Amino acid sequence: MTRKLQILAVLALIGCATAVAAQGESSAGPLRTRLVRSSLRLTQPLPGLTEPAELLATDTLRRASVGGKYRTLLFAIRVPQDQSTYTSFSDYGHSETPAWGGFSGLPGGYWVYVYPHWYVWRDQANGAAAPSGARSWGPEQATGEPDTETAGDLSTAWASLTPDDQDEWLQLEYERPIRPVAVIVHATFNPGALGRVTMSRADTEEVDAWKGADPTPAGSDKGVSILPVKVDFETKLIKIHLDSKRVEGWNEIDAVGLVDQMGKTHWAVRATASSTYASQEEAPDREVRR
Ligand SMILES: [Ca+2]
Ligand SMILES: [Ca+2]
Repeated sequence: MTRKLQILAVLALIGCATAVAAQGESSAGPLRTRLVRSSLRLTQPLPGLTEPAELLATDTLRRASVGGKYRTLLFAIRVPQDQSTYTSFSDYGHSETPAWGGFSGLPGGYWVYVYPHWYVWRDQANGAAAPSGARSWGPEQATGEPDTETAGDLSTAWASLTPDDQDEWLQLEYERPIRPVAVIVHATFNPGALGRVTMSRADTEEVDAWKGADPTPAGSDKGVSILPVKVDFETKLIKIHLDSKRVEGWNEIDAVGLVDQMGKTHWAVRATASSTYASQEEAPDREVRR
């Protein structure tokens, strides 16, 4: 791939797609064909251009990789007319379609539509396979054992709708009532926002169980916060409160454990939240957030 083509490919991928695409409309055939054939591997550095890590931090690629669910971009093709069918975002999944949108000879891969491009990835990341029916970044991603192995904006953790617009809470339900001695919070992106934990007695009354400064400092890439609690009742419903406005960025939670008096850690079976980034999947006709 020549330097010029690399630049075009990268521009297309980092959100300057419109300008490139406009150019592509006039000299459409060659540019499109070359974009398809140029196998842009983000795992390899692009000489003289933005480092792969920075590329992955961009808005478009983040969406296109479904928050890190897919890796190793094979190619991107511009098919703006697919918006009418696939809306502005679609995690289509694996496809072996060899021809699409006027392009042919396409290898198989995981297809994601972020208007106006299809991005096709070679791999699905390990551990990113959400539990059946779980939405990327939904509160349900905070149930079960920790499954987000690395720090980062990954869809196997819960994320609120907006990064800093309001303070947030995440409510977790456990299989049976236990008398907890500690809460263990696995934060995998922008940690440090924990401010309070409440627990429900019987069915309704919420009681403060912990309050203070998050033991994982803001600015860490990830952290496991162990919060000692002292309650004189059994509970199976707890709520962690995040000072999201104070700690910049999406304060994402991978899992929340409840430690009983025997030292056994229980993981949540259900979760709800004040808001979630996942709600876009329930309303695909809405404009994609971010
Ligand atoms: Ca925040
Ligand atoms: Ca998780």
